[in-house]
Amino acid sequence: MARSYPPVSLIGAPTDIGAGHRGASLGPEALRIAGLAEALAGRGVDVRDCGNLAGPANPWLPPDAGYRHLEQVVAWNGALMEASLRELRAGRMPVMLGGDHCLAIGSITAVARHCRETGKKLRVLWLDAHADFNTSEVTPSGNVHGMPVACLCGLGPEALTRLGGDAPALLPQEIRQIGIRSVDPEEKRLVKQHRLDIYDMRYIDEVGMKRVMAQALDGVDADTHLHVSFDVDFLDPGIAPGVGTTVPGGPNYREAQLVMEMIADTGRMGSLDIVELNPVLDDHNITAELAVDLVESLFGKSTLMRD
Ligand code: B3U
Ligand code: MN
Ligand code: MN
Repeated sequence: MARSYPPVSLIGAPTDIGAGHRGASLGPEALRIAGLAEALAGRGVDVRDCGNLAGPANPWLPPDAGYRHLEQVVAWNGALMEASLRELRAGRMPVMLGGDHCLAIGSITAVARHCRETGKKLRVLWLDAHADFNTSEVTPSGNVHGMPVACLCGLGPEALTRLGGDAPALLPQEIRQIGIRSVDPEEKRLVKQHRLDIYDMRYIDEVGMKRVMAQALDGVDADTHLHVSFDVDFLDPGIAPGVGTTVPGGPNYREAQLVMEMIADTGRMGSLDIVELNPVLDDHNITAELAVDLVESLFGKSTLMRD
Protein backbone atom coordinates (compact mmCIF):
# COMPACT_ATOMS: atom_id res chain seq x y z
CA MET A 1 0.00 0.00 0.00
CA ALA A 2 1.38 3.42 -0.88
CA ARG A 3 2.02 5.73 2.07
CA SER A 4 -0.03 8.90 2.31
CA TYR A 5 1.61 12.21 3.20
CA PRO A 6 0.27 15.21 5.05
CA PRO A 7 -0.62 18.22 2.92
CA VAL A 8 2.42 20.28 1.96
CA SER A 9 2.87 24.05 1.97
CA LEU A 10 5.71 25.48 -0.10
CA ILE A 11 7.13 28.65 1.50
CA GLY A 12 9.58 30.64 -0.62
CA ALA A 13 12.28 32.61 1.20
CA PRO A 14 14.10 34.42 -1.61
CA THR A 15 17.17 35.81 0.10
CA ASP A 16 20.94 35.39 0.17
CA ILE A 17 21.21 37.50 3.33
CA GLY A 18 23.39 34.98 5.21
CA ALA A 19 25.49 33.78 2.27
CA GLY A 20 28.93 34.62 0.93
CA HIS A 21 27.85 34.63 -2.72
CA ARG A 22 24.86 36.38 -4.25
CA GLY A 23 22.20 34.25 -5.98
CA ALA A 24 20.63 31.92 -3.42
CA SER A 25 17.76 34.42 -3.45
CA LEU A 26 16.76 32.92 -6.81
CA GLY A 27 16.45 29.41 -5.35
CA PRO A 28 12.66 29.37 -4.86
CA GLU A 29 12.01 30.28 -8.49
CA ALA A 30 14.53 27.73 -9.77
CA LEU A 31 12.79 24.99 -7.75
CA ARG A 32 9.40 26.05 -9.08
CA ILE A 33 10.72 26.07 -12.65
CA ALA A 34 12.19 22.60 -12.09
CA GLY A 35 8.64 21.46 -11.29
CA LEU A 36 8.67 20.86 -7.54
CA ALA A 37 4.93 21.41 -6.97
CA GLU A 38 3.96 19.32 -9.99
CA ALA A 39 6.28 16.49 -8.94
CA LEU A 40 4.72 16.34 -5.46
CA ALA A 41 1.18 16.57 -6.84
CA GLY A 42 2.13 13.73 -9.19
CA ARG A 43 2.90 11.62 -6.13
CA GLY A 44 -0.59 12.25 -4.80
CA VAL A 45 0.48 14.93 -2.32
CA ASP A 46 -1.90 17.82 -1.63
CA VAL A 47 0.46 20.74 -2.30
CA ARG A 48 -0.13 24.45 -1.89
CA ASP A 49 2.39 27.06 -2.99
CA CYS A 50 2.16 29.89 -0.44
CA GLY A 51 4.36 32.11 -2.64
CA ASN A 52 7.35 34.04 -1.36
CA LEU A 53 7.92 35.76 1.96
CA ALA A 54 9.02 39.38 1.88
CA GLY A 55 12.02 40.76 3.72
CA PRO A 56 14.81 43.31 3.59
CA ALA A 57 17.15 43.58 0.61
CA ASN A 58 20.74 42.40 0.92
CA PRO A 59 22.91 45.48 1.57
CA TRP A 60 26.07 43.41 0.94
CA LEU A 61 28.08 44.90 3.78
CA PRO A 62 31.22 43.65 5.57
CA PRO A 63 30.83 41.98 8.99
CA ASP A 64 29.91 44.09 11.99
CA ALA A 65 30.93 42.59 15.36
CA GLY A 66 31.34 39.18 13.71
CA TYR A 67 28.04 39.11 11.78
CA ARG A 68 27.08 40.21 8.31
CA HIS A 69 23.56 41.67 8.08
CA LEU A 70 22.39 40.50 11.49
CA GLU A 71 19.36 42.82 11.53
CA GLN A 72 18.19 41.60 8.12
CA VAL A 73 18.89 37.95 9.03
CA VAL A 74 16.66 38.36 12.09
CA ALA A 75 13.87 39.90 9.98
CA TRP A 76 13.87 37.08 7.42
CA ASN A 77 14.00 34.38 10.07
CA GLY A 78 11.19 35.97 12.07
CA ALA A 79 8.94 36.03 9.01
CA LEU A 80 9.81 32.44 8.17
CA MET A 81 9.24 31.23 11.72
CA GLU A 82 5.75 32.76 11.77
CA ALA A 83 4.83 31.33 8.36
CA SER A 84 6.16 27.85 9.22
CA LEU A 85 4.40 27.77 12.57
CA ARG A 86 1.11 28.76 10.94
CA GLU A 87 1.34 25.86 8.47
CA LEU A 88 2.39 23.37 11.19
CA ARG A 89 -0.53 24.38 13.41
CA ALA A 90 -2.85 23.93 10.44
CA GLY A 91 -1.66 20.31 10.18
CA ARG A 92 0.44 20.97 7.07
CA MET A 93 4.08 20.15 6.28
CA PRO A 94 6.12 23.30 5.62
CA VAL A 95 8.66 22.92 2.83
CA MET A 96 10.94 25.95 2.86
CA LEU A 97 12.38 26.94 -0.49
CA GLY A 98 15.58 28.87 0.30
CA GLY A 99 17.38 31.00 0.27
CA ASP A 100 20.58 30.41 2.18
CA HIS A 101 20.96 28.16 5.21
CA CYS A 102 20.69 30.92 7.84
CA LEU A 103 16.94 30.48 7.28
CA ALA A 104 16.98 27.14 9.10
CA ILE A 105 17.07 29.16 12.32
CA GLY A 106 13.52 30.30 11.58
CA SER A 107 12.17 27.05 10.18
CA ILE A 108 13.61 24.83 12.93
CA THR A 109 12.68 27.24 15.74
CA ALA A 110 9.09 26.96 14.47
CA VAL A 111 9.30 23.16 14.39
CA ALA A 112 10.79 23.05 17.91
CA ARG A 113 7.97 25.25 19.22
CA HIS A 114 5.41 23.05 17.50
CA CYS A 115 6.97 19.94 19.05
CA ARG A 116 6.70 21.54 22.49
CA GLU A 117 3.04 22.36 21.83
CA THR A 118 2.21 18.84 20.66
CA GLY A 119 4.52 16.85 22.94
CA LYS A 120 6.39 15.30 20.02
CA LYS A 121 10.07 14.40 20.07
CA LEU A 122 12.22 16.28 17.57
CA ARG A 123 14.92 14.82 15.34
CA VAL A 124 16.75 17.05 12.85
CA LEU A 125 18.70 15.55 9.96
CA TRP A 126 21.21 18.10 8.68
CA LEU A 127 22.41 17.11 5.20
CA ASP A 128 25.35 19.38 4.42
CA ALA A 129 29.02 19.63 3.47
CA HIS A 130 29.42 22.05 6.40
CA ALA A 131 28.71 21.77 10.13
CA ASP A 132 27.30 25.36 10.23
CA PHE A 133 28.40 25.62 13.88
CA ASN A 134 30.39 28.85 13.81
CA THR A 135 29.91 31.72 16.22
CA SER A 136 30.75 35.43 15.84
CA GLU A 137 33.99 34.82 17.73
CA VAL A 138 35.31 32.08 15.45
CA THR A 139 33.64 32.60 12.05
CA PRO A 140 36.10 33.10 9.19
CA SER A 141 33.50 35.05 7.16
CA GLY A 142 30.79 36.59 9.34
CA ASN A 143 28.23 34.87 7.11
CA VAL A 144 25.33 33.66 9.24
CA HIS A 145 24.71 30.66 6.93
CA GLY A 146 27.77 29.18 8.65
CA MET A 147 26.14 29.60 12.10
CA PRO A 148 22.54 28.27 12.16
CA VAL A 149 23.21 25.05 14.11
CA ALA A 150 25.13 26.97 16.78
CA CYS A 151 22.32 29.56 17.03
CA LEU A 152 19.68 26.83 17.33
CA CYS A 153 21.73 25.22 20.12
CA GLY A 154 21.85 28.53 22.00
CA LEU A 155 25.23 29.90 20.85
CA GLY A 156 24.72 33.24 19.14
CA PRO A 157 23.00 36.59 19.46
CA GLU A 158 19.81 36.63 21.54
CA ALA A 159 17.81 37.96 18.59
CA LEU A 160 18.44 34.59 16.90
CA THR A 161 18.82 32.16 19.81
CA ARG A 162 15.56 33.50 21.34
CA LEU A 163 13.66 33.90 18.08
CA GLY A 164 10.95 31.57 19.42
CA GLY A 165 11.13 32.80 23.03
CA ASP A 166 12.93 29.95 24.78
CA ALA A 167 16.59 29.13 24.19
CA PRO A 168 17.98 26.82 23.12
CA ALA A 169 15.47 25.79 20.47
CA LEU A 170 17.39 22.59 19.87
CA LEU A 171 19.59 20.27 21.91
CA PRO A 172 22.73 18.83 20.30
CA GLN A 173 21.32 15.31 20.98
CA GLU A 174 18.36 16.10 18.69
CA ILE A 175 20.45 16.64 15.54
CA ARG A 176 22.39 14.30 13.24
CA GLN A 177 24.70 15.82 10.61
CA ILE A 178 25.41 13.81 7.47
CA GLY A 179 27.87 14.42 4.62
CA ILE A 180 30.12 16.84 6.53
CA ARG A 181 33.52 17.50 4.94
CA SER A 182 34.34 21.15 5.67
CA VAL A 183 34.68 22.33 9.27
CA ASP A 184 36.70 25.42 10.22
CA PRO A 185 39.48 24.94 12.83
CA GLU A 186 37.74 26.66 15.75
CA GLU A 187 34.37 25.28 14.66
CA LYS A 188 35.89 21.81 15.04
CA ARG A 189 36.64 22.55 18.69
CA LEU A 190 33.05 23.76 19.24
CA VAL A 191 31.37 20.72 17.67
CA LYS A 192 33.50 18.45 19.85
CA GLN A 193 32.78 20.48 22.97
CA HIS A 194 29.03 20.34 22.29
CA ARG A 195 29.15 16.66 21.26
CA LEU A 196 27.43 17.05 17.92
CA ASP A 197 26.56 13.75 16.24
CA ILE A 198 28.42 14.11 12.94
CA TYR A 199 28.56 11.46 10.21
CA ASP A 200 31.36 12.89 8.11
CA MET A 201 32.43 11.66 4.68
CA ARG A 202 35.23 9.52 6.08
CA TYR A 203 32.74 7.67 8.28
CA ILE A 204 30.32 7.32 5.36
CA ASP A 205 33.15 5.87 3.22
CA GLU A 206 34.16 3.47 5.96
CA VAL A 207 30.79 2.07 7.00
CA GLY A 208 28.56 2.88 4.02
CA MET A 209 25.53 5.09 3.69
CA LYS A 210 23.02 2.40 4.63
CA ARG A 211 24.51 1.94 8.10
CA VAL A 212 25.01 5.67 8.55
CA MET A 213 21.33 6.33 7.88
CA ALA A 214 20.20 3.46 10.08
CA GLN A 215 22.21 5.01 12.92
CA ALA A 216 21.05 8.57 12.21
CA LEU A 217 17.42 7.44 12.18
CA ASP A 218 17.70 5.14 15.18
CA GLY A 219 15.02 5.96 17.74
CA VAL A 220 12.73 7.76 15.27
CA ASP A 221 9.27 6.45 16.13
CA ALA A 222 5.58 7.33 15.87
CA ASP A 223 6.05 10.16 18.40
CA THR A 224 8.90 11.77 16.45
CA HIS A 225 8.73 14.82 14.21
CA LEU A 226 11.55 14.47 11.68
CA HIS A 227 12.85 17.70 10.19
CA VAL A 228 15.14 17.43 7.15
CA SER A 229 17.42 20.39 6.46
CA PHE A 230 18.78 19.75 2.97
CA ASP A 231 21.68 22.03 2.04
CA VAL A 232 22.19 21.26 -1.64
CA ASP A 233 25.98 21.54 -1.19
CA PHE A 234 25.64 18.19 0.67
CA LEU A 235 25.80 16.63 -2.81
CA ASP A 236 29.03 16.10 -4.70
CA PRO A 237 29.71 19.18 -6.88
CA GLY A 238 30.10 16.87 -9.89
CA ILE A 239 26.35 16.32 -9.85
CA ALA A 240 25.29 19.56 -8.11
CA PRO A 241 27.37 22.53 -9.32
CA GLY A 242 24.68 25.14 -8.60
CA VAL A 243 25.62 26.07 -5.02
CA GLY A 244 27.70 28.90 -3.52
CA THR A 245 30.24 26.80 -1.64
CA THR A 246 31.11 23.59 -3.41
CA VAL A 247 33.20 21.08 -1.46
CA PRO A 248 34.60 18.06 -3.34
CA GLY A 249 34.04 14.52 -2.16
CA GLY A 250 30.32 14.56 -1.39
CA PRO A 251 27.68 11.84 -1.72
CA ASN A 252 27.03 10.65 -5.26
CA TYR A 253 23.61 10.28 -6.86
CA ARG A 254 23.07 6.75 -5.60
CA GLU A 255 24.10 7.54 -2.03
CA ALA A 256 21.89 10.63 -2.00
CA GLN A 257 18.93 8.62 -3.29
CA LEU A 258 19.42 6.05 -0.54
CA VAL A 259 19.46 8.83 2.08
CA MET A 260 16.14 10.16 0.82
CA GLU A 261 14.55 6.71 0.48
CA MET A 262 15.52 5.69 4.00
CA ILE A 263 14.06 8.93 5.37
CA ALA A 264 10.86 8.29 3.38
CA ASP A 265 10.66 4.76 4.79
CA THR A 266 10.31 6.15 8.33
CA GLY A 267 7.09 7.94 7.35
CA ARG A 268 7.95 10.59 9.96
CA MET A 269 9.19 13.57 7.93
CA GLY A 270 7.15 16.53 9.12
CA SER A 271 9.06 19.47 7.63
CA LEU A 272 11.80 20.17 5.09
CA ASP A 273 14.26 22.92 4.09
CA ILE A 274 15.80 23.04 0.62
CA VAL A 275 18.59 25.62 0.82
CA GLU A 276 21.73 27.07 -0.79
CA LEU A 277 20.65 26.36 -4.35
CA ASN A 278 22.27 29.09 -6.45
CA PRO A 279 20.88 29.25 -10.01
CA VAL A 280 23.46 31.89 -11.01
CA LEU A 281 26.17 29.25 -10.60
CA ASP A 282 24.13 26.38 -12.06
CA ASP A 283 24.21 24.79 -15.49
CA HIS A 284 20.76 25.00 -17.13
CA ASN A 285 18.98 24.42 -13.78
CA ILE A 286 20.33 20.85 -13.48
CA THR A 287 20.98 21.23 -9.75
CA ALA A 288 17.40 22.37 -9.14
CA GLU A 289 16.14 19.43 -11.22
CA LEU A 290 18.30 17.06 -9.19
CA ALA A 291 16.96 18.57 -5.95
CA VAL A 292 13.40 18.00 -7.16
CA ASP A 293 14.25 14.42 -8.11
CA LEU A 294 15.65 13.79 -4.61
CA VAL A 295 12.64 15.42 -2.96
CA GLU A 296 10.40 13.03 -4.89
CA SER A 297 12.35 10.20 -3.25
CA LEU A 298 11.81 11.86 0.13
CA PHE A 299 8.11 11.58 -0.67
CA GLY A 300 8.31 7.88 -1.40
CA LYS A 301 9.24 7.56 -5.06
CA SER A 302 10.94 4.19 -5.51
CA THR A 303 11.59 1.75 -8.29
CA LEU A 304 9.44 -0.97 -6.76
CA MET A 305 6.66 -0.81 -4.20
CA ARG A 306 8.27 -1.71 -0.90
CA ASP A 307 5.41 -1.41 1.51
N1 B3U B 1 32.31 27.45 7.32
C1 B3U B 1 32.43 28.60 6.43
C2 B3U B 1 31.84 28.28 5.05
C3 B3U B 1 30.43 27.90 4.95
C4 B3U B 1 29.55 27.44 5.89
N2 B3U B 1 28.39 27.19 5.24
C5 B3U B 1 28.56 27.47 4.01
N3 B3U B 1 29.78 27.92 3.81
N4 B3U B 1 27.66 27.32 3.01
C6 B3U B 1 31.77 29.84 7.05
O1 B3U B 1 31.83 30.89 6.40
O2 B3U B 1 31.24 29.78 8.15
MN1 MN C 1 24.54 24.65 5.37
MN1 MN D 1 26.78 23.78 3.20
